[in-house]
Amino acid sequence: MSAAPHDEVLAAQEAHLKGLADSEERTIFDKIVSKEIPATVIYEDSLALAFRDINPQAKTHFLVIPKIRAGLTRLSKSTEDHKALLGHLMYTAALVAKQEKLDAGYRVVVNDGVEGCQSVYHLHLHVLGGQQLSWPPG
Ligand code: TR5
Repeated sequence: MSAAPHDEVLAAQEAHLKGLADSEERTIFDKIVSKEIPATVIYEDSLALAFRDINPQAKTHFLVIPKIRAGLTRLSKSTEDHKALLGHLMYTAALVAKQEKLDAGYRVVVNDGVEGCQSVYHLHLHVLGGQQLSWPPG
């Protein structure tokens, strides 16, 4: 595991200052979906992709993303039209957690906006597990 929590705060603040929250530009996750940038993909279907976080914050840490961002830069931008996709992403998190044998439990997190510590503006679910986690998060 690497990168201190403080680095994640700085990354979120930088993304905010760059205006990425409202940008139409393709994100790093779009490039992972299109395979322009490599990632360790552990699950894929027509709507969702799951891959290992490059900077894991737990023994097991993967991300679940919609393949097409479709306006979902962040959870707070979700609309009624996104309800089925949001359900699919949550179900996918559970499916892949099972595949990863996280039978003793895990945590699903969505960071929203600068104060939520979001640095990539393409909706993603963090799934963390494989060890005893503590609570509350900072
Ligand atoms: O802070 P938020 O919630 O936005 O989470 C973004 C997550 O994306 C962080 O946990 C990063 O470690 C993760 N991340 C960033 C990159 C990346 C990645 N995970 C897998 N592969 C990645 N690539 C290739 N490039 C990144 N910049």
